[in-house]
Amino acid sequence: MPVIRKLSGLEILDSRGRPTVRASCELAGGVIAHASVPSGASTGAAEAHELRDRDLKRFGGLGCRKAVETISGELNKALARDIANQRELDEAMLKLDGTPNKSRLGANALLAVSIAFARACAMEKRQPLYQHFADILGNKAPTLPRMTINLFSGGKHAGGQVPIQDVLVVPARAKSIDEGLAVTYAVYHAAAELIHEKYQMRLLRADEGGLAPPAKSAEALLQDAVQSILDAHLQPGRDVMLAVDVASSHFYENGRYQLNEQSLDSAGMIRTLREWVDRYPIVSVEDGLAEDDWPNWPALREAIAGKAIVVGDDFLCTNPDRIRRAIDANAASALLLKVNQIGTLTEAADACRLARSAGWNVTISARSGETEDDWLADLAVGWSGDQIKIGSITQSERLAKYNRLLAIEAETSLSIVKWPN
Ligand code: 2PG
Ligand code: MG
Repeated sequence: MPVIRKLSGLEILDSRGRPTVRASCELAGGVIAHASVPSGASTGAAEAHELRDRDLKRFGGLGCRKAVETISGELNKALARDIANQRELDEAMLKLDGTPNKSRLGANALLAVSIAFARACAMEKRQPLYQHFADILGNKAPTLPRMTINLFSGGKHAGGQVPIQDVLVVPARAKSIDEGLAVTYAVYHAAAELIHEKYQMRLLRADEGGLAPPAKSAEALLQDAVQSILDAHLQPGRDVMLAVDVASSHFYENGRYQLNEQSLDSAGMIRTLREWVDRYPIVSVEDGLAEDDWPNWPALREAIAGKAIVVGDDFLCTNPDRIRRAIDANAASALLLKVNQIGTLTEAADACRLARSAGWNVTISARSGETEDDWLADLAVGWSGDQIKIGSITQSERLAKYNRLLAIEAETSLSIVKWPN
């Protein structure tokens, strides 16, 4: 049984230069593991609470000193003992916190400890981290995920020049991670050239490394994506598919979707999404409707069934209660799983199992504020995520994860998920 000797926290900076939390977990056997947690910008209202210092004189209030002190203080005091397994650790932290959304201790503190402990256990067992994650979930057959890679950004990640948040490429026919990245490189650079010619835009990148052209509309971005695939001498709809993160909660006001010049009701928004799916090779639609537009999600699922998966991000917040409700209502067909939306590995594993029990697809996702830590790649493999969404193929906080996938691929004979079929 693992015995925690010491937990400690450190405030570090994320890819936006904002503070975030790193935890270290030392086991009595001598192993020391670290884990850093990411942070979102287009966050869902039902996410677990990220504890910030709110001292406006320091990092505009975003400091994480309190969360870090919680790890080195209260959590260390309570948890420096033998801990049977991940569930015991996570449940002990939930009990200590005592609030429904981790607002006392902070989900950022809890998750950093949760993952640092998992990594320490894997190291102690001399197991790759993905294998330990697979054991936590009870997954007997880890696989390599299909990548969905950010090409164009808009919304909150790019200053809102286009309302929707991401247009992603899916190297659908690639037989390996390695091949998928090479395909994406070709499309990305064709897109960079295209936007230079079309918008005279220099190579400026959004939060996740995506290109952020001042396109006239969301649909213009989709057209540019298809053109970039063609310019890379690839076939849209065969070699490369598209995914969209509409992130529509962020342009939804008083029951209307403000999509460029249009003000749409929910039925209008569903019609627009259906048109996009018909016109473009889109296989995944994330947050097509707003997080609190519950009554209309089943109609969205119905409208694009068989063509694209209906993914809930802000809508579900990796929260088992919300997922249960969405399963019962037939309101989605895929979970976007972000561990820090819920705050511990054990709860995220419960969310993953629940989604799977309904036959849903699972996308393991990074956040727009990331660190150089690469545990997300191991999580996607260990939990057999159908997709992984990390961001673009630039910027080291994204590449740490892609490079980890490459290393896992090289070291194992694991195969890549076939998707879409
Ligand atoms: C999303 C994520 C990642 P954020 O909406 O899917 O792209 O963004 O981390 O800002 O919530
Ligand atoms: Mg999203």
